[in-house]
Amino acid sequence: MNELQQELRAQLEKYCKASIEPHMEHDDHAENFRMEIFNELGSLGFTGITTAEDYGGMGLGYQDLCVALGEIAKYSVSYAVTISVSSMVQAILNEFGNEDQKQKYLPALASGEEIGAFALSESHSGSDAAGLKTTAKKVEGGYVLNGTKMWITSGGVAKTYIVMARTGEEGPKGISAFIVRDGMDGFSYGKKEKKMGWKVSPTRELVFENCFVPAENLLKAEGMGFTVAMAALDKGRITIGSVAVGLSDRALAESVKYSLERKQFNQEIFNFQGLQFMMADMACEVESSRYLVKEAARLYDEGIPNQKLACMAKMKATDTAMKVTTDAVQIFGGVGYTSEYPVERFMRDAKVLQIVEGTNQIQKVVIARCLKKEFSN
Ligand code: COS
Repeated sequence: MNELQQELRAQLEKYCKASIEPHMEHDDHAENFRMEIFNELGSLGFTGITTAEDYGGMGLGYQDLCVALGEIAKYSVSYAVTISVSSMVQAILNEFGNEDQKQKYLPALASGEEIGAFALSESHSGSDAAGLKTTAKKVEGGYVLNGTKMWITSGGVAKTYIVMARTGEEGPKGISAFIVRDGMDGFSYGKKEKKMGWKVSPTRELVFENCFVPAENLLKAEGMGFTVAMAALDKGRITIGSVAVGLSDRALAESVKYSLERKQFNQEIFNFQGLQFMMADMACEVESSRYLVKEAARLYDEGIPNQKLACMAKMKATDTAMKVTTDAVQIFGGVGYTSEYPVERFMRDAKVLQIVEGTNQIQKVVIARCLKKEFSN
């Protein structure tokens, strides 16, 4: 970690310990998202880390963003993920938006005044994202959207949504991406999901019923929507990996500390080699995940194509988080399964990391496709 990253990490540690950790148990039960926490993280600069300073961001790289998200995830995966997705929306606007769109939407997102959300999935098209059915019919001055988006992170609390909808033929080439704002006529929110984890982060359906979106809100050009989504996920998958590393770090730390306090058979349970081996394996997996995520982020920062490594980082780090948080519950034993300690929450929060932004099976599909390309040339 360089000096700047150490500074960012220390600043976040201080903020999260004082302002996030004390609420987590209550808010997890109450499924309560606090906009003021997101706003405060914004005032500290953490909601626009990779956005250029001209648009109100910090103008830093993905390696820096990963360090920050990892630190927040130690205290709350929900807030880390909210920032991860909102940063992905900023990356989309930055890469595919025109100057007017950037000036109009980036500053509020970068400053943390507003949250951004990404709407690709539908009830029948999750992994097969190109099968989406929401339509955007061209009319005078814009498009009329009809359809329903599912499982949208920050649905209902976000103000700017990047929505993928069909403007043309079946399949990936007929999809376009639109900027849709909260409050537009014909845009409403459907059911809020009841989830196993990520309880503080709202996940909601988006419903479009003859929603008129002005032509100026089309990103890039008609037919570019699938490319916009896939290019965004190449980055989003790295940041989800960093969230998983932060969560694993915390679960491991809690496990070691507890095993040094808890006594059975007249000694600290840490002394039992069975547990020592378990924690050594956990530490080893967490470190390998960290290096993979860091390398994927470095390649991205240096402009080197990195799709294969982004998928590897996401898969490895999230599988590790699932394993490490499950082992943490095991080390805590009976109390680990209760809400007296946070490890049960860590385990619940880990599961969906293996599913979002492409299931880990989809990551393998993409990795295999990259290998095919690499070795057929
Ligand atoms: N960057 C830029 N453009 C890309 C791209 C990328 N990483 N990947 C694909 N595209 C574009 C290309 O234009 C491609 O056309 P060419 O092959 O002619 O260049 C086009 O998209 C179609 O790509 P592909 O043929 O790979 O599409 P598939 O329907 O086979 O889909 C997978 C591929 C399975 C990889 C994709 O559907 C996927 O990632 N699914 C998971 C979705 C997901 O992560 N959902 C989570 C939502 S957020 S919680």
